[in-house]
Amino acid sequence: MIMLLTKNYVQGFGNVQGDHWLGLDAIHLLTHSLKTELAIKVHDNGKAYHLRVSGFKVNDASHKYQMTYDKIVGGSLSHEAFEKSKSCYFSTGDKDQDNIGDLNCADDNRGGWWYSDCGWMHLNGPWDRIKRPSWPWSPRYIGMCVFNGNFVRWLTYTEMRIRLWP
Ligand SMILES: [Ca+2]
Repeated sequence: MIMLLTKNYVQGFGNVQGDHWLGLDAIHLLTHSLKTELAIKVHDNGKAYHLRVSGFKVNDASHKYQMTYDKIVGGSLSHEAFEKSKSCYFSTGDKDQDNIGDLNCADDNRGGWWYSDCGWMHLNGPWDRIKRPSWPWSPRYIGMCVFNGNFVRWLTYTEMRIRLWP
C-alpha cells in the first residue's frame, strides 16, 4: 500500500475521474476569502449518506492547514464525527498534528485527515478494511469510516465537494 505523505496532500493527487484529492493549498485558496459550502457524500452498503457544512475553511501551511467551519447545516451522516475535526490541523503519515500524544492517527489509519483523536471520521483511509488489532472501539479493522459514538459505518465511497455558499 502506498503511504501518502504531506507533500501529496498539499499538492493533491490522483485524477478527477477516479481517486482524487484536490490538495490542501488549492482548498485553502478556494476557501480562505469566500463563504463556501462543503458537501460530503459517502456510501455504506450501497446506501448514501450526506453532510452539509457552511463556511468551510482550510488555513494555510503556516497554520498547519487547520480546518474550521461555521456550522453543520444538515445531513444524515454523523454530525458529531465531523465536529471532532473542527479547528484541527491536518495530519499525515509523516506529520503528526493530531491531539493524541502517543500515536499518529494518520499513520495508524493509513490516511491524512483533520484528526483530533483517531477514531471518528477519516474519509481518506484505505478502501479495503485492513485488519488491525489495536483499536479499542473497533478491534478488527481500519478503513474509510465514520463513527457515531455507537457503531462504525464502513465506507466504500467518499466524496467532498466545495462550492460558493448559495
Ligand atoms: Ca499524535
